[in-house]
Amino acid sequence: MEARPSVDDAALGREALSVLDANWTGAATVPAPGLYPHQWSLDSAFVTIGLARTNPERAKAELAGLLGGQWRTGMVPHILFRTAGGYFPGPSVWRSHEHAAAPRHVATSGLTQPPLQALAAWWIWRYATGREAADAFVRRLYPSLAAQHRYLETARDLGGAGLAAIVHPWESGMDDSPLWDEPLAALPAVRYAYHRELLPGRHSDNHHDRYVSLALGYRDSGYAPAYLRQEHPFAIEDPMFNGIWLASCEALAELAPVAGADPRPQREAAERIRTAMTARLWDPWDGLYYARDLRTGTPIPMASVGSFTPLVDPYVPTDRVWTLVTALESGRFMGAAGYPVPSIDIRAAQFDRSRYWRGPSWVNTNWLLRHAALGHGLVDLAQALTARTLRLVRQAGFRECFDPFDGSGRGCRDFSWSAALTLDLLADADSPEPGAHPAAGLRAGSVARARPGTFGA
Ligand code: 2M8
Repeated sequence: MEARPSVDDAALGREALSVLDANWTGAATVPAPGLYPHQWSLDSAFVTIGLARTNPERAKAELAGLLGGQWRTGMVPHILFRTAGGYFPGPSVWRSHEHAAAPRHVATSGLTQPPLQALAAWWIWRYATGREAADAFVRRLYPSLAAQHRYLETARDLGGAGLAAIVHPWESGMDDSPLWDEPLAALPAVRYAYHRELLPGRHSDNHHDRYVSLALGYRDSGYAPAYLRQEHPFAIEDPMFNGIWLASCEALAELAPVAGADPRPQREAAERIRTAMTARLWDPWDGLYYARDLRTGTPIPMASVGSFTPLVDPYVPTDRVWTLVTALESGRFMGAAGYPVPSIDIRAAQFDRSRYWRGPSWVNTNWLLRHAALGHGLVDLAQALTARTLRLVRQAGFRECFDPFDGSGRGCRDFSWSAALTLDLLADADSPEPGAHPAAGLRAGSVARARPGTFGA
């Protein structure tokens, strides 16, 4: 039965925990019963962050379990098949067991997702009450996290400039986004006989055929990095994926001394990503970060919530922060929609308030932008994002996503990252300077002092 969140903070927190308990398999938290009956890597990282303060032992189990499915190449798969639940494409499509680098104890997909896991590990460490146990946990996970980053640096720098490329829309975390429409349309149309129950608001079979075709091409190459470099038809440098990677590099640099490791390689990696994002993804005329299609060599000039997520880097220069925040606050995003943040510019022809990643607001991207705001000392913006996100879940429940105009729920119910991140937002609710940020260092607060906050809750 769907949890019915209450307006009272304590009750809302209890409801969120009960959703996460119901979605716990004993080894992992599935994103939602029925529709997503396995462990997803991005969802697990958000669940870890959400549970870090309320149930740290389960947060550790979630993250350690996910990294237990890591391939020997360092790749953290986007799905670990944890239950008998049906999901297409399942283990028989990915055939991970035929690959020598894949784990033996669990079947996985062959793709990855935005690498939020090091930030999630930092979250556990930052909020731990027992220092020794937290340090031991970091020592245990550090090698896996460093290997994940090395994989991205080596196998995924398809453009040769220091950014990781996604090789499938499913790797973006924003699967049906119109950002991928053109690159997908350029692929040959292939028909596959498979069954996937399409929900209202999801892509047509035609798009899913292309998704499957991309996945099978990569699988049939033996998940070979050389195939990705030379032949694979979909390769995109995405600002959200790389912004999250940068944030995780900074988190890993903070954790390195705890693990007895040298933080410099992680700081250098962060700097490389920062420089490359400016050179390749930042559009100074439009004042937005855009994804870049490596197969056409051109940007994808569409403003999306992903255009703002590089703000998770506290070292984004102040003038650029203001340019981005002005666009975020404008009638194209937060300014017109009552419930932040629409996944796509509401003026875009492709904007659709109901269709999955083509308009609706999501709790996870709101949380990322709130985290970004805190890194720049933009407390008022952070508080506005917090208050409006909590209003969404209070009114509509822990839905997968929400209509940005009227706040009504879309997608599935009792969705784990919506519940988990509600817990994280509630944990800071009474604090005047909420939250924490790895590597915010001297920069935190500087932007806020340069301009008074203009965001009301
Ligand atoms: C959605 O993606 C899956 C494929 O990975 C799907 O469409 O079936 C996305 O929202 C993704 O970000 C999320 O991790 C996943 C599970 O919640 O669902």
